[in-house]
Amino acid sequence: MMSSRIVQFSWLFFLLILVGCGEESKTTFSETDVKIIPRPSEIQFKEGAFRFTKDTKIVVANDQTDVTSVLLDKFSKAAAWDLEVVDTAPKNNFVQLSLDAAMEDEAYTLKVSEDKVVITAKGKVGFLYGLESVRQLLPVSIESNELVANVNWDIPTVEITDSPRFKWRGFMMDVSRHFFDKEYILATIDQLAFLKMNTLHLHLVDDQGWRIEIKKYPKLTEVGAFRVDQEDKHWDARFTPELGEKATYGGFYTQEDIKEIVAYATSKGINVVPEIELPAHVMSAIASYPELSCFQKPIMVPSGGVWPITEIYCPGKETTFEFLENVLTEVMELFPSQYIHVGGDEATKTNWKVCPDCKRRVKEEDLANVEELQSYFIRRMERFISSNGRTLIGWDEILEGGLAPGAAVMSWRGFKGGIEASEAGHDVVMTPTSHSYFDYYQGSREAEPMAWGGYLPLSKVYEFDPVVEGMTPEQAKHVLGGQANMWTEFMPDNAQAQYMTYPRLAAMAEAVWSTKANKDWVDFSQRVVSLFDRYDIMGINYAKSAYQVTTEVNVDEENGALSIALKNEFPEADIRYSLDGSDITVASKKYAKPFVVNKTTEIKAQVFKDGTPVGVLFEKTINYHKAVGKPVTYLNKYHDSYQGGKEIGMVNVVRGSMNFHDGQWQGWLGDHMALVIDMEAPTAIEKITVGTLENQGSGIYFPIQVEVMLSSDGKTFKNAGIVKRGFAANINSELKDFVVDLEKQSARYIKVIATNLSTPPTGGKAWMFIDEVIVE
Ligand code: TNX
Repeated sequence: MMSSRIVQFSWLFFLLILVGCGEESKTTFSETDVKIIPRPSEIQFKEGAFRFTKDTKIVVANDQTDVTSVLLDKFSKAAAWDLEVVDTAPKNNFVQLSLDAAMEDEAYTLKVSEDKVVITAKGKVGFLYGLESVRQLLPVSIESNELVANVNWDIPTVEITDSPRFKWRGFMMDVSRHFFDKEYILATIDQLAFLKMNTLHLHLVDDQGWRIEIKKYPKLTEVGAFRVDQEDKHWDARFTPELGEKATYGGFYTQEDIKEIVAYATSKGINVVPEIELPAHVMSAIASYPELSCFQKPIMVPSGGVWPITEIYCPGKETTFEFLENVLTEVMELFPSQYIHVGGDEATKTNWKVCPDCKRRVKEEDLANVEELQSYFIRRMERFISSNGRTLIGWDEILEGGLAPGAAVMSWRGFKGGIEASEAGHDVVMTPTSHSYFDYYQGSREAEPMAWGGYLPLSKVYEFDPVVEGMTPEQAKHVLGGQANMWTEFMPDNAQAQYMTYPRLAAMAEAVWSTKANKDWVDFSQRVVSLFDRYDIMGINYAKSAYQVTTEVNVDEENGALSIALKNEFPEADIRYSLDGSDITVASKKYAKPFVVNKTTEIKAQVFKDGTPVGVLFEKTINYHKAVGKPVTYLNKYHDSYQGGKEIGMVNVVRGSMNFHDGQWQGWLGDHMALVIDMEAPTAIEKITVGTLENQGSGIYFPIQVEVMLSSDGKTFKNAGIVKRGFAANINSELKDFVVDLEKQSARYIKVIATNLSTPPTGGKAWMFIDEVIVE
């Protein structure tokens, strides 16, 4: 005992001497301090540290100086040091960029020892990535734009060998639905480079705005870049502007802007892929030059959603192709990208069917139908693009009617198009809605700002694998990589765009960079916390949705007992909760396991990190009711696609959300719901509530009637109450409870019938969605 004290004291003494001599000891790191995203291929960790000082030299051979700016800028701001770039290495205290021509383009190694840091790469891009890794090893305050005092700029001694799994690591920005200024694009390029992403796809053309200056066709930007300002309205509630109305919302990039964007991206190892949509999503072009459409009808640039898209280019006229070739010629001069994106999605060909020019084309080219006319269109564009030494890429609709030889496919309607195209020997980029649509919600709708729809939480992005199980090695070789798409119908400003992009971009970056074996959600969820700290310093409005608490309710089928689990995307989250309405603090009960609920209960819960609340507070009242866990028999059963927890789901107290895919909704297609609940004993009943959802855009309509009947023997039922509601057009997604008040009475069996609208005004069959029958 005594002797170990003496040892401790002498250690302290020794340390004091060290400090006294100005030789402060370097930071002691542990393996978990290496928080690089995307996770490098191999990391060897050694105890020790390299310290940056104002005398650290950056040793650069040849003409690689410009790559050093990432690190030099950071140190000049956060430490107020102007680190010197030299061409020969001093004895120690330097970062050296060392060339190795034998390496792959984007690969690098990073060797940190106590006295030096060496990055080895084939050239610019590898050095950039090595330096970005050094940046991520440094304390998070390196991101500061202002001087930070009292920081030891130490990094752990590691040896990293790193290279990407895929060569296309993309991010698409829809700059048409929302116009982003050049500065925002440049700032996005910085963020892409930070995560070693290498492709920026600019969606420059869509119905709601043409965004690139084309010298030969000035009206494309004079007219096509602006729309009547209805930004205050819901995207799908914006009215069709009158001809001649003043169009003030919009903007475009001049050719000088584009050159600047491309040059900046190139300096960061990023290729910019332009997308010039065709044959649909081009009302902005037709508003500028009506002669590009079949019937030359003058139109305005729409201010919001258009569906279906029928005003499209006319492939019957040669002048359309002349126009497009001229546009693409200017585009190819501006963008060195090997790939030129021509869109190709969502064309409704009603005009083509009746247009005399299109009909003539179909006949002359011996085409079977208008689908083949689309493929004729794409084939012609492909010939033009490949004759210019470039490669056409388009959305997976370009597969319909036969794919042009040499074309590459961007698979967005799931992985299917990509599988098909790779099988036929075409290159593909996977961007399935299921994993890469950043306009989808990333948390529960109640807690999120309005988004397009869908549900894509951080962990789901992380799961993304562009190579689908079952692909042959040959097919897998055709998978260039993956990409996140940021469609901006519901992103009115930069702050919202950032919210939807970060941190999901980090999950995407790891999904397309790191090997399968190196991907580990638990590990990522710890590293991403340090990224949040960096984003905080950078002033990025990232989403904390991954910290939302969600619930999972289970009903014991035997005894009807209801138990609730609290969940979070991060498996090791510290969740605190209360069940009596009391406020949550760090001293509130820590969640450990599911709890039983047998009365109406107000749940509050929140995730904590280092003693502080993060993310939004979860609040939910579980309205316990008399039928919870009681047997339900269907007289007319739900549809296979929407089973919402099956029989027990109707009486499990869990309400559905606005997201009709959330697993709580039972659906009936053109058909009625009829069920009987057995209360298992005579029960006093005075009110029955049926929870419903309407989302007419998705074909889901409120019931037109809910009827309740009661019985004591389960055989003869007596009418007890009914509510009716007529159809009303509704552009919003909406929840509604149908309440049937009864005169208080006793019964054992309750029959509930909800009547479907059956045939909606738009034709087809109506969906009807029900989440719960509440008995009080
Ligand atoms: C479909 S993805 C579209 C876009 C929309 C997006 C909304 C694709 C090729 N077309 O025009 O913005 O859905 O998620």
